[in-house]
Amino acid sequence: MISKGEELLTGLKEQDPRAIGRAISAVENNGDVAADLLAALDQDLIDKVLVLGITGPPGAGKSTLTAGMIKTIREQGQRVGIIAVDPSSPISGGAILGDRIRMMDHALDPDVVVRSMATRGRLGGLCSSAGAAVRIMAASGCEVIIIETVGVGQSEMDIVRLADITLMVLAPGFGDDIQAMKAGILEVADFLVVNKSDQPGAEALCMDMEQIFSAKVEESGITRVLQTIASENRGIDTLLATVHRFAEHLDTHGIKAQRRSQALDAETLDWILEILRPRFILAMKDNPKQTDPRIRAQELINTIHNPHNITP
Ligand SMILES: Nc1nc2c(ncn2[C@@H]2O[C@H](COP(=O)(O)OP(=O)(O)OP(=O)(O)O)[C@@H](O)[C@H]2O)c(=O)[nH]1
Ligand SMILES: [Mg+2]
Repeated sequence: MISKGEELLTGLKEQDPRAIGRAISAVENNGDVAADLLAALDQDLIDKVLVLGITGPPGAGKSTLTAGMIKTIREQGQRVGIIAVDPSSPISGGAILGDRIRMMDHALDPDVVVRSMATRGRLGGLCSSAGAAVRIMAASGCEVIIIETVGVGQSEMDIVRLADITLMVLAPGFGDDIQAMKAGILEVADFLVVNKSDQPGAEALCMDMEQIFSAKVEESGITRVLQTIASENRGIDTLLATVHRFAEHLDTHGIKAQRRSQALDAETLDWILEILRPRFILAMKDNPKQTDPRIRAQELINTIHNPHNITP
């Protein structure tokens, strides 16, 4: 008899959209199928895929830019996956619907694989299941995967760590956001995309960003500040070509492998927390001692490490 894992794996190889969706759900639910499936994914495809992270303040044009990138990537004949991270902040919660509608442009294209993931209500970090989603999409033949997030909060930083290359999208008129983000921008972003370049202030923003990025440019010789008008699909060809050149640079210098390895460590830690947390919640119920939490934590860790301690 064929196991459910094998069935899903066959579905992935055949690029069956339902199998991709079910495989990601299996991992999110942390079922038994997940482990079998994840162990059997095609590692060559996973190594080859290019994972792009897109972040930036609400309204800068991330979703519009993502849609434009999907269009261009498809025109170039590549299969593309999108992981849309649903905002965890209620303030920008209204954006999801708009994103979905924009994605509908590609709703009938079997080579555009879309998956939304919520940051809210997860126990461990988002890294764990998003990382698995990346690998599942890669194993289904996606050559480029875009992870779109909102803002620069902790869960977004986690996502950035999953990406090979991170693009920060800004737009003129985001002065306060940008001042607050300056240190963070340089830390997380490989590219700074000045979107809405049809708006006044775009040139000044570019110059400002070029100054911040000048050290990074010298490192690779590749421009790191690019202008787009996402709503008119302008600048996206150049952006993608530059990103691909940078990807080659990362690959030849072993930096992509290094970034992947760090991401795997982060994901592993996330899974450890995800797996252990329910066990500790249970253990706490059996151990309602009123000792200091720091001391109690160590006691519980000892108990879980060495369950024989429970009944001395
Ligand atoms: N003038 C102009 N407007 C743009 C451009 N790109 C996007 N927009 C508009 O800016 C608004 C916000 O764009 P989105 O793509 O939804 O921005 P976002 O960053 O995804 O926003 P959140 O999902 O809320 O974080 C929309 O009304 C877009 O049509 C551009 O290049 N020029
Ligand atoms: Mg959006």
